[in-house]
Amino acid sequence: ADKYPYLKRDNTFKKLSEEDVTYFKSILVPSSITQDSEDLETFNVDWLNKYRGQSKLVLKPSSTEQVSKILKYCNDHKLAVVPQGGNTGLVGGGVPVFDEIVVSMSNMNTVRSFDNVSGALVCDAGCILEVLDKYLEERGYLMPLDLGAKGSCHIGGNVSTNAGGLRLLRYGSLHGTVLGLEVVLPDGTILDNLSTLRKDNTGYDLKQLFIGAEGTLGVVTGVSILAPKRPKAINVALLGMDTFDQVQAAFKRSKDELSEILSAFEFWDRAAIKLVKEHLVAGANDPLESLHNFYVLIETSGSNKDHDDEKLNTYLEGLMGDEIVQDGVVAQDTTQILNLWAIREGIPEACSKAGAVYKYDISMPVPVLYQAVEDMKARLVQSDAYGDGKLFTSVIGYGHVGDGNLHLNVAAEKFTNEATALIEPYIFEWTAGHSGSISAEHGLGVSKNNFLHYSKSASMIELMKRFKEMLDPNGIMNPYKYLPDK
Ligand code: FAD
Ligand code: 2HG
Ligand code: ZN
Repeated sequence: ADKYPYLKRDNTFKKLSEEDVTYFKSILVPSSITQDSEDLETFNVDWLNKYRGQSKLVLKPSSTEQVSKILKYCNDHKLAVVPQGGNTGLVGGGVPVFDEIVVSMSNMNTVRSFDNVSGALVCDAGCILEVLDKYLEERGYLMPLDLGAKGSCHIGGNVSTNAGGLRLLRYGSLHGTVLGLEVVLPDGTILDNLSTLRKDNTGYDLKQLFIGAEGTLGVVTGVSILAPKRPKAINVALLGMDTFDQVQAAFKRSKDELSEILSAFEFWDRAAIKLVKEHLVAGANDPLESLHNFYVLIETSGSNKDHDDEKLNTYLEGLMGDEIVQDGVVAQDTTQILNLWAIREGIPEACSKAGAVYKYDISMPVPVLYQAVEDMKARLVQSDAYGDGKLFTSVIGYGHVGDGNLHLNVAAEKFTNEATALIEPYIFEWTAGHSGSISAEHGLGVSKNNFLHYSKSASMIELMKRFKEMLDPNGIMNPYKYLPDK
């Protein structure tokens, strides 16, 4: 809360009392209640070590009924709540701002059912993404989303942030792959919509409202999601290029020539690879001989290895022949595939080791995607704020080219108001000026909520507030976040 001097605790919320704890003890076993200050620490601080709350109580329900009782009690007594999944969110949404009660979903981690014909998986919201993917792998299926945080993030957190990830260009967003949700509303009502149907046009599609709601409308307790068949053949290539124009040319061709087997098209820049090398990200070894300005990771997924190899080779030969690519490798086995992915997935970790990282997660038309990085760097250089001993040490660009989604990371010595003022609201104005979105996938949380107007009109924000007031009239769900408070 120190980082947000304009934020004051809303004193209409009740402060936690012994009586409240006694009630929670009557519905949860002792091991599902955390009050010890050392144990509370991990729930109060986010992955970036940027946002810190002072919650005195973490509750870990094991059933939807327990979540319902907790929320009903909190709503009746005006106790504020923050739902927490794997706590890998990057906008401070999953940790308390003041003394909100943390409802951790980690004890709700059971697969409820799997349909081997349709691929519909129904599970608790606290299942870890990677665990679900392993479960599906044994059955010949795959989770339709994948991200670097897979070892910790929960499917409920993914749904609540509408996480995009590394294969969105192939499998689409959670707004399409989620078939149904079970949600507990703030007053304790259980909204049971764990449908496994692909088609269902009966009434408003209420589940969509909770996808990307970041815990502000209720707690997601169950998820029904459509898993695709696991591809039999996977190829991964890493390419080194000189210019972002070449990255774009390669992307355009990939859609023509790899078309239905293309499953990822990711890029990063020279600053990113330098940090990955410097901070020795586990399992990530750059196989290319020299440093390049840009790197592209291409993945194909199909059902016939010979067919995919032939397509990929023809595509790569074309890129080499036309000098779109300076250097490249194709992974020869699973270990090499994992190594190439480890470079890409290790970039957020490498950036976080570079100091205090300001993260911007913006989408825009692909032709201007890298200009955001260049313009930001030029601005910091011009302000004499960039370089050794200066405020900022690195400006890094990477992301999901296939989705027009740039991750702009700006590494500073530390988080200061002076540093913040040099990048915000400049970057949001830049994004709005280029018809982009100020949050392509990480969401708003406490870090972007007051900039929402750069991406949404006043009438849309007004309607969002009305939905919030309707479902959460006491405002207990994840307060101080998501919607603008200024
Ligand atoms: P948390 O961080 O615990 O919570 C996130 C938000 O959801 C909070 O507002 C919280 O209140 C709410 N929430 C959590 N669970 C529930 C629930 N059951 N019901 C209601 N609300 C809930 N994001 C992407 O989109 N694409 C990426 O490629 C990507 N890569 C990442 C890589 C790394 C290394 C890291 C650290 C993060 C990455 N993220 C990415 C960001 C993050 O959004 C995702 O990791 C993930 O979706 C968050 O899930 P979580 O369980 O950790 O949620
Ligand atoms: C990714 O694509 C994630 O790696 C994280 O969305 C991006 O940390 C970031 O800025
Ligand atoms: Zn991302």
